Amino acid sequence: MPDSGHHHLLINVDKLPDLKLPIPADSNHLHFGNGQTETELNLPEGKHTLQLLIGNHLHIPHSDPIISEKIEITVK
Ligand SMILES: [Cu+2]
Repeated sequence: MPDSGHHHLLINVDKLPDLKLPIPADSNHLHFGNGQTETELNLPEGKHTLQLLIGNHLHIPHSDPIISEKIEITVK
């Protein structure tokens, strides 16, 4: 399906995964394959980074990757 995909939330990922391969699925790479546009995170106190990356139905980023800026948050 062209022009389709779902969000992936990258948590504390310093180096982007290989954008030609499926995005890993682990506690640092969350998949929102049901089209979710919001979530709740439970992160320990301290600084964390968040970044969004769209992947297709195979979890592979598009050839022109759609990726957000990385933001830094502080959990208190
Ligand atoms: Cu995915």
